[in-house]
Amino acid sequence: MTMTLRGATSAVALMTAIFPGLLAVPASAQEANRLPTVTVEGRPDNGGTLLSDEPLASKAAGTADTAELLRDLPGVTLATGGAFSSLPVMNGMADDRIRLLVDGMTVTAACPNHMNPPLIYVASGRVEAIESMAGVTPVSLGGDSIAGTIVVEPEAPKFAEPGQDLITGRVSTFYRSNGDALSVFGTQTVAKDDLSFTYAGSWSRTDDYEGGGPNRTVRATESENYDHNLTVGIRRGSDLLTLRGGLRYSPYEAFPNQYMDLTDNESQYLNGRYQGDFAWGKLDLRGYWQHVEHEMDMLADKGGAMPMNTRTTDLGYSLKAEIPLTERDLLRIGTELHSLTMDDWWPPVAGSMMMGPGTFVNINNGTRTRIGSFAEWEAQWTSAWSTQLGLRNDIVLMDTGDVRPYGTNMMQAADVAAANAFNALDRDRTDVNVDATAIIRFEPTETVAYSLGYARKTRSPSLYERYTWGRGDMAMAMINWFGDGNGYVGNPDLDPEVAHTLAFTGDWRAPNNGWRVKVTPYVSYVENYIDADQIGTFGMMGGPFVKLQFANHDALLYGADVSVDAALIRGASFGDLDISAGLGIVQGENRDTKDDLYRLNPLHGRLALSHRLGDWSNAVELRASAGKDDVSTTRKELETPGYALVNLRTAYQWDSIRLDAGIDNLLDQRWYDPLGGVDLYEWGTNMNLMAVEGEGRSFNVGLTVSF
Ligand SMILES: [Cu+2]
Repeated sequence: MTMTLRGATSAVALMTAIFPGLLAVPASAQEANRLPTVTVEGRPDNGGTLLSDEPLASKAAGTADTAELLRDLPGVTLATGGAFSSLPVMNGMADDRIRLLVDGMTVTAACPNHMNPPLIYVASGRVEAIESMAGVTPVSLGGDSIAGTIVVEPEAPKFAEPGQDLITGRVSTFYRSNGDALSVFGTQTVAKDDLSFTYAGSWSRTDDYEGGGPNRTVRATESENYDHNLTVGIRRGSDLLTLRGGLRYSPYEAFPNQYMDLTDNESQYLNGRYQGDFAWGKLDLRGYWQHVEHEMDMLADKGGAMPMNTRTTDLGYSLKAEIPLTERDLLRIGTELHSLTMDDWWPPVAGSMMMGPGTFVNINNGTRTRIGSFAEWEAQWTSAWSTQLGLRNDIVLMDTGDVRPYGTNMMQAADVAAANAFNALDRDRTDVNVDATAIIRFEPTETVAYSLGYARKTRSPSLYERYTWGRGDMAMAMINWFGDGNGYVGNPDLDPEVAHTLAFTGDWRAPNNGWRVKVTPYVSYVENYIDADQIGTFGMMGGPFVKLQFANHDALLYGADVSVDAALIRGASFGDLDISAGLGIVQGENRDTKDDLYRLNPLHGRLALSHRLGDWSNAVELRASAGKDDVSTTRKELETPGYALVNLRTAYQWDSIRLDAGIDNLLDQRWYDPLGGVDLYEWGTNMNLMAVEGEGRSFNVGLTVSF
């Protein structure tokens, strides 16, 4: 397997230089006819791992959910959302706690159920590189997050050799029998040596999927979406200008663990980036704009009517400079701005006493502006010892306008009182947040590396956490991005959460790369962790669900990730045989209430045996999880049983054609994702309280043609 290194960002390039193996990315323009062959994982605190040599393009073609590409990264698990909206969880911390940079953009979930998290805005087929840093993240890639950072880079512009033309592209399609899921992705580049145009587009749809065992359709799991993107690259010497724009549309996406479904999501974005090399160092400048119009209601499975609309604009820039001071020292400085404006309102339903006669104003011109700046110093003291020290400041300014309930009748009394109280408040908030990171790394030989890191990381509350205000049963049930069926109300008095994280990594490998073992234990103490307190129950809606208000508590999380890769057989007549395994465990507790934190994955692991003979590759994979019995009692979290799933895959690559086939959940096991939440279709229709069931067996086939 050959790897080429590419500086996806200047910061990444630097980390790559310091921690070899951190970033391994495929596909120079000359190799355009071959598929990208390496997926990427890395953490600066542990030197990173090359996780899988399964072609990223092949992996991407198999799913419309970009978050699925993260599933095998150490420390990362996924919380179920809709078909293409899973939420990544890092070291037990999810969603807004992760800094997700998609093409350098900070994008906000524009929905009180977080149906449109940032990863939906880059189709899986467009992803060229993913970098994941859990826990101890360099300040240059942090800010306003406590869990870690995930950097997703779409395909960089490709250029022709001098004096030549480059015309290259790729089309892939994938079919999954379960849910009749079909996806198509295509990209086409036309380039000279200094100018490049690329179009990339995708479409995917799926029906409701079947659970394992005797046929049972898991309702409210269908979806459809498509996107179009244009990229223009302009190269002058070592300067590169990349301009991108695109739009994405989803006409429907059902959510089994929400009362609502997505009924329309339209977005547009513009994004520009300049990368330049100067005598003093490197410069990386980015600017972006994204506008989202989101609508929710209930699709046919759930029935009913309750329109809810959200409109957001994200706008921002970042400026980073990388300055080699001496042979030993490197300085990285930067500044960035992210500005969010949000309106969230629920139109009246004709003839409804509860939902009328006026519009329910949930967030009225909410604003959240963050100005960040950082300095980071890397030093290579000896060939074995290196350090990284960083300091960062983020100022977060938030405000929102007056709100109003649907109306003023008796049924709306709780919301009327809450709106009056909210409108009387001074809602202007300013947080001044300080982050710091220190990493020390010791690499005595080529086959062993240790690193120890500490990070203080801060996240300010979101607009929904601070400013949602409704206290009526229905208004509260609409505020929930946890899939737990409860109702939530915001808290304007919330303080930012501050995590102190300590992580160690031991990384051992054989001199001939025949095996590699990595172990990363970590612990995080989070001051003012934004958890929730119970403030009531649902009288009318009944059920086990409760009313919760966001509240600061101290929390402790700790865990470990272990990964093992080994070459079992090399050069035999039947080919090469490799084994890889990963194991993760996390525990977390609210230190004030002694309750377990919500949505933590129990002990889980993956074991894969892969075979390769020339252009033919095969894998058998076992994914298993222990039962979940450490649950949050505050949130009435459901316990789930353990499971073990077997997946099979095979692929054959002819010159420019690749055929993929596989069977997921070979034994058609019935299983429940511990992070899947409550099946609210089952609850609403059959008063049956159960976790969302996972997918049963699926026969999959995919075809990719490069040209
Ligand atoms: Cu929504």
